[in-house]
Amino acid sequence: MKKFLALALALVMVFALAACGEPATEETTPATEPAGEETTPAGEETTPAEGDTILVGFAQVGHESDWRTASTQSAYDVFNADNGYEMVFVDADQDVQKQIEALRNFIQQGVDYIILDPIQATGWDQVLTECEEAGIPVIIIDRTVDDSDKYISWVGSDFTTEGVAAGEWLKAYAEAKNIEELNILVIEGSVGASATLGRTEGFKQVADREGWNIIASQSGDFTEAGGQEVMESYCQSYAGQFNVVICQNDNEAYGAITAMDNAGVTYGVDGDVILVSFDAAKTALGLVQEGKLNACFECNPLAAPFVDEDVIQVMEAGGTPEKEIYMTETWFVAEDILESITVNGEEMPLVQVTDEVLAGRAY
Ligand code: GYE
Repeated sequence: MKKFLALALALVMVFALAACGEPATEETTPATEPAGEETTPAGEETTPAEGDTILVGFAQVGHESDWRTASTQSAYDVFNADNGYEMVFVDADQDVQKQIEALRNFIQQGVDYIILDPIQATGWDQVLTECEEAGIPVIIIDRTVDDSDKYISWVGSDFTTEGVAAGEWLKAYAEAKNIEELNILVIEGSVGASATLGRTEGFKQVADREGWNIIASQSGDFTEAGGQEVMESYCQSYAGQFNVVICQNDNEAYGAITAMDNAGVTYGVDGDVILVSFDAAKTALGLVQEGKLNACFECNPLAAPFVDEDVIQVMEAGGTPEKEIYMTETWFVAEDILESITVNGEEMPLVQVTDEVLAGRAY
């Protein structure tokens, strides 16, 4: 008996060691996972959930930004045993091939639902067809899939509207401040991501209509390091020629701030450059309150509760969920000089960041 126990223990240790040696990008526990929670070790078989437990596989983009951390945390907060779920989480590290492979592994594992946040907008029809043939409903969150409709629902934000909002705010702000010429640098998000495509297109619609000069528009890959690198080269190439920097996410803005500080460029409410970003993570809202960021256009990362209530629970009850579910968002500004803007014909309020706004921010 004792011998048997020792052998069993030894085997467990061998498996544990084998699991430790797996590549970091496979099924993994992100830093944000609440301590003590179980995940599926890399490469190990997942036993499909027993009884009423719903097994979901979530193929996440990566861990490139504060927004992404909040999105991952939101999934762990919802898809856990307390709520009747088990989740297999894969961080694809911004690599589309890894994300496609994750979907194929979810099919092998026989999950009940697949959640996909697609790194890029195209290239999905083949693998989504495989999911459909396996009878596994796919729920898309955040970024869109633009070349296939083989999914049950999409839950996310209207990125083009976010871009238009940034443009309409800039127009109204420049008028209020008597700034006659706008010379703009854009730091785009990851190439091919629908968030990048939408924000670029929406902002450009207003820029073209108003005849603004967009000097350059380059990808910072939605990371702080990427934003800093692009801004460093902008500061060298276009010194003294720009008065607006649009960062397509908060982390790029953090990097751009470092680069401008190093280059002696002033920005924000008291500076020479109007600085704008998207996402509205708590750190960024703090920068808006300090006046370092002039405006920040929110993108809500908390899709998981909507996936649970409006998609999975509807399906479990035999219903058909909506094909598109939009989350609501707020436009935040540093100064109390404009009350609202008109975006695509709709009047939308501008919210000044106060202590109260910051205190109520979860991420
Ligand atoms: O803006 C950025 C993240 O897809 C909307 O991805 C999301 C974007 C978000 O890396 O911070």
